Amino acid sequence: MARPDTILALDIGGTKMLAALVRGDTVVEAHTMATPRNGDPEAWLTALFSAIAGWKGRYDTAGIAVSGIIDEGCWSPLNRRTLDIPDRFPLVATVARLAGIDRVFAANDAQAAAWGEYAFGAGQGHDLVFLTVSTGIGGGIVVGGRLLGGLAGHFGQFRSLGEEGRTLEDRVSGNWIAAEAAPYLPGATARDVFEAAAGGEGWAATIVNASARETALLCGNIQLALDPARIVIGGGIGLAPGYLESVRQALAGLPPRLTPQLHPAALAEKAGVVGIADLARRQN
Ligand code: BMX
Repeated sequence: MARPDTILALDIGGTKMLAALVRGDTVVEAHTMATPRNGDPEAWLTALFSAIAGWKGRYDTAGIAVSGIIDEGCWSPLNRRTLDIPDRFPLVATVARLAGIDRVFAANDAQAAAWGEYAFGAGQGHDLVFLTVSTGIGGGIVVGGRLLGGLAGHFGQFRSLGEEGRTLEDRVSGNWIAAEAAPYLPGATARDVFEAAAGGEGWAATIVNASARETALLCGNIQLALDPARIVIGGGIGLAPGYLESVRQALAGLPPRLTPQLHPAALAEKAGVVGIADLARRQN
């Protein structure tokens, strides 16, 4: 018999898929697998539900947080370099069928994580902007105790003149860091670059610092646009050793009133599943 407080939460990003049974801010069970680089979301979700088949009967509500945008229950990418899926995939209907339940709620992954940090993490109930630096750059905005939806928080999609076709995240995120490292360390992942920087490799420190400076510029502009009490930083890059400190150093020259107050995501990589579980619970 399903416990009403147990929610199935999925967090599908450009690099990994996390499935969890969540109660409040506690992850009771978890299963992680790499996000396939080919195929389609139907195949990915079928594989994921096959892996968690043993959880059937333990939940009757599901929350799905995804990299991309959700409109009327359908999932579309904004940047195919971050996650290449077809437009308007019927996410909610597919999960309802695979899970055998009818209470399914979907939202953008960074917006869900923003809610998780607001309700249970570094936000401490204060309005905030959440910024994930990961495969892409995502964000979420909680203002007046309300999570903004739709495109709100999609900072990684910002564009600049002279960068035709490329978005901000194409010059900052994990994908960019790995691509910049290729001439020095072929096949390197972003994690390899951080390890090389920690090991004293100058080329790696230069790449990490270039990313951190762009993130700092973005945080300063977010502060001017929304003046949040705090900017909570998450994501595999955002929480990588030394990255947040590099961002803070890049902000050092700003006047105090314009300087963003940066906090690491307290829920770390579970922010998305905790946030989407609470959002799904509140829908029903
Ligand atoms: C992209 C966009 C956002 C997402 C962000 C972080 C796509 C597929 N995704 O800006 O919706 O929140 O990346 O995505 O267009 P992640 O995969 O790094 O979590």
